[in-house]
Amino acid sequence: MHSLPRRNFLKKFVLSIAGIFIIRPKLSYSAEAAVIGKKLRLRKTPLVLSTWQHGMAANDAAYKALQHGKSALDAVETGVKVSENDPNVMSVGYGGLPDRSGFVTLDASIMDCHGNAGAVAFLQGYKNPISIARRVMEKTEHILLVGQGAENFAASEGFKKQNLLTPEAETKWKLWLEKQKKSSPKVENHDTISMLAIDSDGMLAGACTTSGLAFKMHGRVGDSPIIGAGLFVDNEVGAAAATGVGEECIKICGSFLIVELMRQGRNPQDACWEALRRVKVKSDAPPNFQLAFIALNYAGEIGAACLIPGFQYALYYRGENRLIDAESLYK
Ligand code: SD4
Repeated sequence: MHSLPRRNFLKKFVLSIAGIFIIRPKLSYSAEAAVIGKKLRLRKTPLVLSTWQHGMAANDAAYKALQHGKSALDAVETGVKVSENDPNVMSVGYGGLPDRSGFVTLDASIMDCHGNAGAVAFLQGYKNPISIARRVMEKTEHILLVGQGAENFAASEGFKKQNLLTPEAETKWKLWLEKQKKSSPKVENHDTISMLAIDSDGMLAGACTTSGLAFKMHGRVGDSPIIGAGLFVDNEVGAAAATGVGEECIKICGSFLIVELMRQGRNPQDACWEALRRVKVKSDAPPNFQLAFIALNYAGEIGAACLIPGFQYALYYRGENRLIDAESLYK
């Protein structure tokens, strides 16, 4: 009388053991990363990765914030503000080089671990666009505010308007104008700060802020405030961010592409290489512009690569902040 239920029980038992040992489906990459990520989370290992040499000082501030228990979102905002506030960093925030009409116009974007995003573009007179981008994310139903609208919003949020054109930046601009009369010198000023972080809860966030290409056309906006181009964060997979000539990055949806490649199984380094291979270059010779990416996955693996030599990134991990030369696709 009891044999049927017992047989069913035995059958279920055998099947579930087989399920565990034999027919366990292979985890998708993102699920695997999440498992490793959970271990990382237990180990509480914050990490900060950012672009260029001025990323070192920015990393310092961000890592300190993480050590004090702040979220990755707080850390990236705190970190990149160091570059925004530094007049010697002439590619970001206060002291950034102006456009060809003499106006300093700023772009920035930020993303949190929930996939929320905020951005501002063509913003003038406010030195911390990253904080305004964060307010757009947190206080509005929108993602991107530009120009006068972004400035009105910043004022309504209590941000102080100020002149961002430093005498040094103005001198460089006037020099450029002079040279323009004789020839068209190529100026590549592309030291945008992009920063990615993992906090001690294993959560990701990213920020990207810039004054854009030096002496760009008035009204030009690059990749930095475009979600998926200059920055993309997906907490389940990883995050990526860009620096360099924004037009080239926008054309390949660079940061989104890298995160999607990681979702499909690439590690962050391979994903950076693949994105750079998608950049359209006119010949086999090295291109005459730079584009570079940083990336990390949920497990805390990192990647960084650039098109042509010269890009450096700053990595703060396990108490050590290091400036590293990235490898380039073209030598
Ligand atoms: C842009 N990507 O506006 C920015 C430029 C830059 O490092 O400085 N990047 O195209």
